[in-house]
Amino acid sequence: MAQSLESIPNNVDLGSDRRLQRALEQWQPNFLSWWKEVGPEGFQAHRVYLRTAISVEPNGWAHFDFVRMPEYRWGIFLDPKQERKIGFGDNEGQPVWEEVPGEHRNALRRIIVTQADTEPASVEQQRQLGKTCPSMYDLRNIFQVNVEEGRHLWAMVYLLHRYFGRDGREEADELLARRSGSGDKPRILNTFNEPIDDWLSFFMFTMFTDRDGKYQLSALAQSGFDPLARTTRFMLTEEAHHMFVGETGVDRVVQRCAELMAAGKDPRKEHAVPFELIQKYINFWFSLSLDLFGGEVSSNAADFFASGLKGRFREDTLEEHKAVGRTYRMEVPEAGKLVEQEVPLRNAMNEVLRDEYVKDCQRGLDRWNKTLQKAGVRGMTLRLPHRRFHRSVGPCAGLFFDPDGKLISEAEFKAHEGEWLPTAEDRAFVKSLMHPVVEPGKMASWVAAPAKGVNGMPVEFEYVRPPDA
Ligand code: BYC
Repeated sequence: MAQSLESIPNNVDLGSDRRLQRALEQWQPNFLSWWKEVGPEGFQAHRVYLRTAISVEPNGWAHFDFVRMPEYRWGIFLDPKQERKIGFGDNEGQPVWEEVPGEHRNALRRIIVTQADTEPASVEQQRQLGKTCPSMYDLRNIFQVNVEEGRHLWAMVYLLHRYFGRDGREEADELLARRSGSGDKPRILNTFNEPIDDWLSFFMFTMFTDRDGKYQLSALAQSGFDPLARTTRFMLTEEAHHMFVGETGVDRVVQRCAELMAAGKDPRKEHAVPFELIQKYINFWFSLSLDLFGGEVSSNAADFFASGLKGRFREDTLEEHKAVGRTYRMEVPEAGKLVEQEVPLRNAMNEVLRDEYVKDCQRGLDRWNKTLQKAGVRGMTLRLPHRRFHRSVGPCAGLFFDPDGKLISEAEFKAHEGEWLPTAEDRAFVKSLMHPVVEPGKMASWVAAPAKGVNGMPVEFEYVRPPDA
């Protein structure tokens, strides 16, 4: 049975606002139809050992139990209200907004809709993966990620319904109408239209693309529009697990490859992912995810910052919050070469956020390289490509760079593309490894076992149970 509106866990006193209740009551069945149509295929009736957010208390915010996914209790939680002032931009020091300020209405709606759109998009992208899971542990994890992306959609739809009236309701409907990869109604950001049809891509996506989510949500967690700040803060709690799935997932692929190499075996022949393929997938997903930060120089980003809608990563820990009279130095291509440019800091806010993101990704790469070393592989390291490599957004779009960031000709790029990015053959090989492994505790040939199970349960726990079990 589907959840009724009364059963929506929330800390926003949902019961006291009739208008909002009516709006959500109309939206909810459409959400469930959407979930059944394009959510995880083939597992809707299975019982899955899932975490559900039930409060915002740091200890005890989540409850673990077996749930059929359509009956998951998608709740609405905002971090507790605090005395807050706008922390940056032209309105620094003013009280935060509890309602949408008229002059920022369009910009805020656009930010919230863009954020919201990524959540159902990712569920759509991953819907076929359950059928080829490398283990039952991983199967449970992907469903955890999927239901929580669903909850993040609820979080944004709550904001649209509660604060944006009729056009908010229309936007909420549109969020269920667009489809990842669709020709006529695609998702808003390009990365969310890329198919994810193998588990290496899924791990890369949760490592690199969900991490963009972390940085975007962190920037919105500073927002002067308090309901948005409080909502995104709580979303970050769940997001941490998604990145864990990605970072440890790739780490286990690296470990398996490294152990085989150290034993003098060829990973490819042992049905594992060879080192050079892991590197190509890193190159692809990292560069795609960099695009999600927007252009290097952006008047949108400057406006968002000036008006107090979107801050920097951990803005509250920085010393200065106006960012005026300061510049950011970057290299941009001009007339066939790279030139240094001083950009007003506010216009460089996308790049400032990207800097933090790149550092965080590098930390993940360092971990994977340690895994290689520990397994006894010498002289081989995984690396992030330069941030100019393979970009479709910003000044590097339409130009060609090698993974070191050197400007090259299109012909040179084409000549080496197959060494840098996954080819059709590579993708076919990775897909050929994808056979379902569902016996509890068993792992596919291409991935090492995780260090531990979920919520104190053993790795060999039966995390996903068939409908009649
Ligand atoms: N694709 O000024 P610019 C997550 C457009 S992930 C297509 O450079 P701006 C998650 C842009 O709209 C986080 N178009 O960029 C992860 C603009 O168009 P107009 C999602 C793009 O606006 C995994 C033009 O190019 N959250 O949560 O400063 C699983 C110039 O734009 C793209 C957010 O994104 C692109 N990649 O920054 C589940 C936060 N980039 O105006 C979930 C909300 C730019 O010329 N979004 N364009 O028609 C934002 O803050 C901003 O919209 C962006 C773009 C950072 C995305």
